[in-house]
Amino acid sequence: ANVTRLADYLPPAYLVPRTHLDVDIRDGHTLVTATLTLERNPARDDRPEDLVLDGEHLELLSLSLDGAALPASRYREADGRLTVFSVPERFQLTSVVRIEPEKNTALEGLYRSNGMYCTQCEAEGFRRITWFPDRPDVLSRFTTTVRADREHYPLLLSNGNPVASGEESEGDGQGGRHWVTWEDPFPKPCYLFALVAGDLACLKDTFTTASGRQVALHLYAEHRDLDKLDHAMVSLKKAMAWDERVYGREYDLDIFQIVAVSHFNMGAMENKGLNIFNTACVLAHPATTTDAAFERVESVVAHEYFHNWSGNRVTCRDWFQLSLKEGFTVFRDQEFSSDMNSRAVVRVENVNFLVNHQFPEDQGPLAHPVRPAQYQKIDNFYTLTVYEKGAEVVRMQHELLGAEDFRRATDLYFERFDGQAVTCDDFVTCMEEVSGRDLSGFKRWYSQAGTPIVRAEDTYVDGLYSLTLSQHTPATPGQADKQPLMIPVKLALLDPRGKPLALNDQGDTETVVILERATQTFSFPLPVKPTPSLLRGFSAPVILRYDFDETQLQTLLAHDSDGFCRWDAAQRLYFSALARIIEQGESAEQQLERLRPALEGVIRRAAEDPAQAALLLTLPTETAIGDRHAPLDPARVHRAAHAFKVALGRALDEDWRRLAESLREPEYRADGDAMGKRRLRMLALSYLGLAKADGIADDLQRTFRDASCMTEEIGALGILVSNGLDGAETALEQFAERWRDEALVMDQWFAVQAAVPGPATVARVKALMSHPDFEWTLPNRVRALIGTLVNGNPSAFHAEDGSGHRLFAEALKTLDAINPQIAARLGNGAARLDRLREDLSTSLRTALSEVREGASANLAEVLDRILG
Ligand code: DPP
Ligand code: ZN
Repeated sequence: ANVTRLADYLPPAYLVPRTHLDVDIRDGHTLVTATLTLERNPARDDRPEDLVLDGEHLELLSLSLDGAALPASRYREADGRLTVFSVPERFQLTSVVRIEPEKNTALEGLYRSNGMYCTQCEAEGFRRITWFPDRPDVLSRFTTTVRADREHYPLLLSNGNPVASGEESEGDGQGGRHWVTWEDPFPKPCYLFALVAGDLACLKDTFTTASGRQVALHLYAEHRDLDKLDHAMVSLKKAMAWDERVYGREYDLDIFQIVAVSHFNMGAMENKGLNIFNTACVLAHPATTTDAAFERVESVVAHEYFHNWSGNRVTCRDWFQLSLKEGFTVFRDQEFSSDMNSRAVVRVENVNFLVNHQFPEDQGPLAHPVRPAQYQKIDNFYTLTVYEKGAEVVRMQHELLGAEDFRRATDLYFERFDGQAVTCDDFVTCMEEVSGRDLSGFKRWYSQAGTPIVRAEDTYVDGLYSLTLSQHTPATPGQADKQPLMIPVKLALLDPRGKPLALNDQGDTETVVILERATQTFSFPLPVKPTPSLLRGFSAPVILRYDFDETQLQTLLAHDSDGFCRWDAAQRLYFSALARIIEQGESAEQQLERLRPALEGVIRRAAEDPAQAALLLTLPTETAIGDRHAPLDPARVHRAAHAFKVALGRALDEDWRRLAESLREPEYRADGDAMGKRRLRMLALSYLGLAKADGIADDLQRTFRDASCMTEEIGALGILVSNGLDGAETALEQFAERWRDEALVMDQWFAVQAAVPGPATVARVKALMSHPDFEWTLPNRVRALIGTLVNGNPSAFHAEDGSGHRLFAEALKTLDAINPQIAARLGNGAARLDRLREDLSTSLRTALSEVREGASANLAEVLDRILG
């Protein structure tokens, strides 16, 4: 296989100070004329004489150097490379290629989606548009002319500012053609190039920057979706103001554009001045969009906007440094969301996601460092580790330096590296210079894979409390030996009534200790033996092992002022109750009775913060429970989790009914308070649904019918369907009838059905694969149906008859021929193979081995790592 290694990095042989593209969109094909101004890179003293460019799926029609056509003997085209022999120090190279966007189902490069043309170039899609040194450390000033039929594509967009436009004399049969030229004054790597041609509606607004410049904000979507752009616009303006206030970063072009596209591999893309978004991450309307999706739109709009500085103005030297822009930008968007919403709730949601998705990645066959050392396909490294763990690594630096020094360090970073392509080390160096700290040990977080385990043990003797922390990171594939990391552990020590004790003479009740060696002991003189509140705010991405007794956990859950520690205490209580059911065969009712007082305490205080109460009262997913038991037996986990939830529904029946009733709002509101109430109300209804409480089917049917917003409508539908309650099938039909023309809503309809636990769902998913609205070429739809089965429904995916595994293999094969990136991403869903009960593991292995033959490079890399 073709492996790229960080250790082999060499600067580019040639630089491309200027690029002019002429993209002529025709029916059935597009002609791309690229004129590159090239010069030898002075940083390469080996003075390479040949120019090597990247290209895929290009039909080369002509090639000329400084205006003279090159004879075939002067260049060679092979294996995705175009080598031009013996080129001068500086010259212009013009290539004309023919591409076929209409046939591009991989959704990389230029492609068609619902009648419009758009691009996706990160990471290596630009090479499907023209011959170019497709690597992030080649920054070029682009001008782009887009030509197309005026009637069908009245809108022609690219990066930067529009500088000229006109009609074409030649007609195309159906009316005139036109063109627009865009100029982007900022040098950028080609992965940030974008182009759109279509007939779209536009929501316009403006933003005045801190220095008084007016920026035009244009949000584009299909005409029918124009009423779904308001939330994105509001979010964008908040993000622009926030980045000025918190990071001193102003927007730098006259226009900022977002285009919504239905066929999209990722969530969204930060192309300079022309973000392209998956419709799922930009469109929002209460009638069609859940509250959770509203929050997602806010954070993704902000994320892509923040990339304008963290990613675009300062970019990555090579793709190993991906986390330089992604980890930092995720940290930025998380903090933005925390400032716009409830900080405690946002933090718990982010941690919950990390712990339940990134931790398993870091502990399985796909584990890799935040800064990987090698890859076959970089597309496979847009991972939770690079993004979410990368964000935690930046967060720890923020903690270590404090907000003020961190800001000084980011100012230095943006100033020093503006217009450059740099590394994670460059980022940390700024932190070191500003703070005067030596962070060389800290940098291991970037190079060492695996989730560290921190064990805490304590003693209380003669008024002295001693806390001994030790760390250990288990081996990961290709990295057997691990070094100690620098781990900041924020802590408080609570008295028996849950009040934090003074830790020093100044009366501080919270402190951060730094664990840098394998084992260290920290001591505090205290009047009583405390309950430790450890890793507050989740101060480091580690697994904390401490032998909490049940009283301590109940104290933390009831009294801790730290939102994460409260939630973590609840999770620990749930996990141990479930373990006693799974491992010791104890009854769910008995376990529930043990927890009951603590849960009633949470419910009593629910009105203080309904969203937080909902988080505290939500059980871990079956996937998360399964990850704590070996070997993994999804059916058994499902039985236990289901029994426990039913017991919880029954035991607190009156509480759930009261919450479901009292949290009902007379009319729809979009604010955080209303969202929190809806969340807790839907959770209460779900426990009643699980318990099949008297009259609940009627209640849910009514909620479904009279819903004030999609959160209630899909919420009620999901509860009816997953519990097989009366009216479920009718509701499904009505829903499909009502929403058949709304793709994002239909995604939810597919997902709700794929989420029903139990083996029978496999047949249902199989049937839905033949539904007229199921499309293999639409990533959102594939993720909704097959992704939900594979990643969110272990007791169906791992059905004992192997049917889920066979369906998975079939789906991978079909998908791989259409869109290898999406196939490989779906393939990640098999990562627990070696943890499964033996018969299940064998069945999954057999199914996957068959797919491996003839798999794309993307999918092959993933399968090889999983199959071992
Ligand atoms: N568009 C993806 C993101 O923003 C990749 N850059 O994370
Ligand atoms: Zn990003």
